[in-house]
Amino acid sequence: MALLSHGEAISARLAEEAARLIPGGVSSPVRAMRSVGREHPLFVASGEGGVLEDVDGNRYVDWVLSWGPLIAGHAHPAVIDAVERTARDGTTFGAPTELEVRLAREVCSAVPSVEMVRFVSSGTEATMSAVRLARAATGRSKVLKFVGGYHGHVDALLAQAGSGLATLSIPASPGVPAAVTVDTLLCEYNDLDGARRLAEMHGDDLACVIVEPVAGNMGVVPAQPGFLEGLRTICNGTGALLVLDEVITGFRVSYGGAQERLAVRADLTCLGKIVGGGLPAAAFGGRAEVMELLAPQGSVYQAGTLSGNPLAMAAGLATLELLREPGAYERLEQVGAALERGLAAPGVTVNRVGAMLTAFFADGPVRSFADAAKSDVARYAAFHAHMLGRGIYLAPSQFEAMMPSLAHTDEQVEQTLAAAREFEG
Ligand code: KE4
Repeated sequence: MALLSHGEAISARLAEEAARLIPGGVSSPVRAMRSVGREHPLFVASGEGGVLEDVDGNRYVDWVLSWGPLIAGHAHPAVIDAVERTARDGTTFGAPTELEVRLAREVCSAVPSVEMVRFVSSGTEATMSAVRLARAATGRSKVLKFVGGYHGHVDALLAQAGSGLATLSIPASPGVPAAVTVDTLLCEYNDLDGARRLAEMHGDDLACVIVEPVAGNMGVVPAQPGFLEGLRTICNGTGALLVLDEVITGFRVSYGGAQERLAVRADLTCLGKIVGGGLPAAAFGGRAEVMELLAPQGSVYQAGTLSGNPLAMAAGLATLELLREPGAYERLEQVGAALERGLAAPGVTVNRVGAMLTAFFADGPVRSFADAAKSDVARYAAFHAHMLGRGIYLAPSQFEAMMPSLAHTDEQVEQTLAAAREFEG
């Protein structure tokens, strides 16, 4: 294990106490860094731009960036100023504010299929609400999702294949009743024929198809040509709604999200991460006649104490403003492409769409979860430790994405690629 220059004593001490107070010592499982064989995570003290500093004083080029929200980098002055300024007037009111209207206006003008939007506090809430809304709008129960697709820890979407993909799902986690996943259909990502077969079997009761238009939770797996268009056709033919989960891709792969970049029309879109600018906010939106079914206008219940939180709205607005600056997406493409070129190597397959990419320790191609699962995760773990020891902070799992930002410099890209070139694992 490459040693960190300042050691890990404080992280280790905090991890020991955290483990007694918080399950696994973390507030979200992947942060425990168990997938890369570490005994404890590194506790973070601060971030600035593309750099993260841990509590022992070790500094890293950060390619996780809190799993995607920080497309302008850590603690961007414009975002911090907006949050500080807003906080001085109060932090939450449980009442509507102008900031929500401004961010709603921006989201509706940016994302092609979104005519109305509702803010929530996490991506999980966004997808959970979108599925409920789709079921209400269609009067149907079945939901089709894809193996390797992650849409937050919604009971109905924590489903895994039963005896075979064509059968109904079984729960993927204890605590999820079988009765909840019995309406969840599963298909391999990019398997349009499989999706068509399931639509033929269950189309009359299919409420929605929920899909990441660029998968980011099995590592980055782009939709193959025709896949998303095929799902659009299935939804048109069955009357199911197409729900695009753009929690990662929204504002990342294009200002209008993957649906703008790939020209596919969603009926409902889920957003998160970037839309909150690093504070807890997410959203779901879509066609007005569907969104108007939501309480209090309609009867589909959905609510949240901190939904539309002013601080998160201010952070989101400031972040989207930075993304509207000329050259922003050209820069994101430039950083992503440089990493893609530099990380490709024998036995390493790099998948990328814009500013999201994954280096799979696999021969490739990687076009589904089954392909991704062939990756040499032990070699990825060794790579992760090697890079950490050289001041490069990568996702502690082979099945996540690197998240380039406007803050990453050419020097940080080169530092990353130089460290990768030294890896012989
Ligand atoms: P949250 O509830 O974590 O805000 O969002 C859930 C979610 C929904 N949809 C997609 C496509 C997502 O990627 C996510 C959450 N992403 C993970 C990392 N890939 C969050 C990291 C974590 O779980 O700690």
